[in-house]
Amino acid sequence: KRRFTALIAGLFASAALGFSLPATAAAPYKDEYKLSTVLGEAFPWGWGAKRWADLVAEKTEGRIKIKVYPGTSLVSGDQTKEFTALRQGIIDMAVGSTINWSPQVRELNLFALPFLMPDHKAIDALTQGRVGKKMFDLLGERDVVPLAWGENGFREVSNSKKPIRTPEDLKGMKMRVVGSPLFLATFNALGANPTQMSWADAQPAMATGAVDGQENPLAVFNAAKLHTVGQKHLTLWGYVADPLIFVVNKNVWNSWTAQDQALVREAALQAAKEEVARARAGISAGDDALLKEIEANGVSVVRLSDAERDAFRKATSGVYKEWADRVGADLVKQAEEDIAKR
Ligand code: X2X
Repeated sequence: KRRFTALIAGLFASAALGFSLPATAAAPYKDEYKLSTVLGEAFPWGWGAKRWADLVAEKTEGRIKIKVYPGTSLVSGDQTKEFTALRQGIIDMAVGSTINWSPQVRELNLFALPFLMPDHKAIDALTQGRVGKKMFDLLGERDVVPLAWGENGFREVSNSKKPIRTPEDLKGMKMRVVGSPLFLATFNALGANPTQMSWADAQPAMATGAVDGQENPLAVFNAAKLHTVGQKHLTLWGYVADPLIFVVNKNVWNSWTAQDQALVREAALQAAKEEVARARAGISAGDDALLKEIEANGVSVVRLSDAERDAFRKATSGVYKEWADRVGADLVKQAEEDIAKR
């Protein structure tokens, strides 16, 4: 019945658009679509995924039902396998971080080039401009349909040992990093002792002291209550930010009518816009409520001067150069130009 309803809806949509034939022949719809995320609803990321699912159910009048699977549970928590599972159709949809997909899509490493993006406007200049379009084209060639850019955010560094003000302070510190080689390179260049692990493994590792520190956006730090696993020192250095991408497996996408595709896209754009606003709330000069909350939990926050920040930039400039070549010199040049013009 659902299939029939979808087909009829498609015919009406096509007629409304002036086509003489249906734009797509609907394949059978699934009873439920599986949407993967790393973080759950307590975080902007998981909230955005749920919002997308709810908006799709509402807009398609129940023709498309989506269930959110946080903790990348569809790939047993191994977030670096999410993109491959998405391509293979083990996952139907995702709101995924550029970091977690960068092992498979090397251009996505752009966002993790240390100190490329100085502020939120710089992120927007990339995601909403020609660079973002290029990335969507590249993803489109890899069995997925990207629809909208969300945000995890600027990744600030924390630890259980001492305030970090200079690269020297990071010397020998055991740092949990995500499973992307660029992060290893950056922390090695800073003299730290980085180790890769999934988010699921990261929290126990902090609690037991197996690692001293980590890096994640403030919204993640706060919602995950990282102060309760010994993270007492936080440094605002804004060295990289990870955007999120709202995406659908291509076969799934092609099974939907043109009308439903348009509704899913519309829902993704709306959910993503709201999600970005949440990811940015309370962490800037005009609105620092979230930062205040973190400090009230007993975390000491180090705010770097421009000169202090520059010392970290210098220490990682070799990594930037090396990885700019891997990302693609042209793409990096475009990104630098668009950030300068923002
Ligand atoms: O694992 C992380 O640090 C997280 C949650 O930020 C990502 O998935 C990139």
